[in-house]
Order: sequence, then C-alpha cells, then structure tokens
Amino acid sequence: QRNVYRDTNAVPRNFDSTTLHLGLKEGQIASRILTVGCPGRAGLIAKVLDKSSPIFSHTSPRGFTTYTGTFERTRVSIIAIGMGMPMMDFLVREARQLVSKPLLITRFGTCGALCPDVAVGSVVVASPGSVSVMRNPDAFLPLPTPSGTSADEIDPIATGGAPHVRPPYLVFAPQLADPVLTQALLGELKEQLGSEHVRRGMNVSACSFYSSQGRRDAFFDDRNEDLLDVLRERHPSLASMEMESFQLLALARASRESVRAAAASIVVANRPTGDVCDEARLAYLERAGGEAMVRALVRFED
Ligand code: DUR
Repeated sequence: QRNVYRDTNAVPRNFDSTTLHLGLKEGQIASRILTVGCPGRAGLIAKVLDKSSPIFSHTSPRGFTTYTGTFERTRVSIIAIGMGMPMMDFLVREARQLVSKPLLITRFGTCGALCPDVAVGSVVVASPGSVSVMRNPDAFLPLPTPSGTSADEIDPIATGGAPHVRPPYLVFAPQLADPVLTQALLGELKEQLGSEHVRRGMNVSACSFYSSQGRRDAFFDDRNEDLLDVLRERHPSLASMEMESFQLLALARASRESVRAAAASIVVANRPTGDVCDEARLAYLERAGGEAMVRALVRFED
C-alpha cells in the first residue's frame, strides 16, 4: 500500500509531483498569476490568451481551476481559487513552491463598497493595501466565573469590562500592496474601463461573508451592529470589503521578497445605499477588467 502523499512536514506533494490542493506540478503554472474567485470568470478571462500557443487547463479535486498560456507571447496563469483566506493561502504557498522565478500575483475579485460614493459597477484598487477583520470566538464564551456561580448571574458592569478585554471582532493592521504593480493595475484598468470607474481605497478582508461583514442574521449572536461604523472610524479611507486580498498581501510581505502582489475588485454591492450591480455590467467588468489585469501583469520582466 502506497502512502497518500509525501513530505507532510513541509509542502507535501502527491506521488505524481503535483501539490495537494492546486493539483499542479512545475511547468504548469507561470510566474505571473491572475487569481479570481469563480471558475467561470477564470474561463472568461482565459479567452484573451494567445490562440497561437497551447493553453494548459486543470481543475483540481480541491476546487482550484488553472489556465496557463501566453498573452502577447508572455506566459501567464489565470487561477480560480473559490473564496476566503485559506484558499488564498493554498494558492500563494503552492505557487511559490512550483515556480523558481520571483512571483507576481494579482487578484481580481468582487467586493462590497463601504461608502455611498463608491458606485456599484466600478472597480476599487486596494491602495495602499488591506486591513482584516476577524470574529473573535473567545468573546462569545461565557465570562470567567468565580467557582459556584454561572455567567448569567454575574453583573456585567461589576466584572470590570471583560467585553473590552475580549472584543467580538479583531482588526489587523494594514498590509501594503506592491506600489509599482498597483500603479500598473490602476493604469490598465483606467485605460480599459474609463478613469471615472476606477478608484483606489483601503480594502478590508473579513473572515466571513456574514458576521465580520456586519450582515444581520437573527439566528446567530454576532454583536456586529456597529462593526462597519467602527471600521470606517478606524480606517477613514476604507472603500471595499471582501475575503481574500489581505491574505495575498500579507503572504507577499512574508515571502522574503519573492512574491509581489496587488489587488482590485469589482463593486457588486454598496452596503450603505443597498444598491446591487446588474448582471450585464458585472459580465462586462469581468471580461474587460480581467483583460486589463492580464495586461498589467505582462508589463513586468521576470
Ligand atoms: N464579496 C464579499 N462581500 C461582498 C461582496 C463580495 O465578501 O459584499 C466577495 C468576497 C468573496 C465572495 O469571495 O465575494 C463572497 O460572495
């Protein structure tokens, strides 16, 4: 009987040399990577790749879809990762393992806008970068109780502000995007979409679409009524909220300068106004914005 994989204490590989989650091996992924959420969006953007050279594509059992080809003769990969920070971690770490050159990674996803003047159907470039907000499960535990009493019997005021010691949400400081790559994204997106539809702003990546994005759901005790106000107060330039960019920027920062990263997202909803983007506009932005994102990547030398 063969083991299921090898090297469990480093970056494990399957016995065909593919990494466990992306399902790729050396040569199947480029040093310039555009990452998106939906496999459909990756396929749509992959249509801009050169027809003259072969396009490698693969969908892994763990939900990663990769297209690798060339754009104007420069190799690029377009990779759909699904949603959330762990999926971004799989991408960045396994891509780093598979490519010997420095990596350039950009994300083109969707987001909610946090101020009324960031219109649905526009694109926000995460500049200077992204903060993060996470639900703190410790804050939802019963308060520490003197033996023999239950949490319910304790006067919350007399306990000396325990809720502040254990806040229900934790906010992590900004991780900065690569400024040169960010300029390239801004330039190409403005050129393709019109500069009135592209702006820069601080992003916030949340650990949930629900609790830590301030959505209300009476089935859960989330204590998030004032969360968006508190975030905007702490970071006045906050424009967008999603679930991945912070992880990308934080890993680039941790990569001993071997990964440069930047991020942009399509505004699908405006939280303060309640506006939601229409389907035709979203489809247009995915295609035209996606092409602009690829153009920005191929501007760079290896
Ligand atoms: N997204 C959000 N919040 C929004 C709009 C879009 O998280 O309000 C992004 C991030 C995640 C997916 O990948 O879309 C969740 O629907």
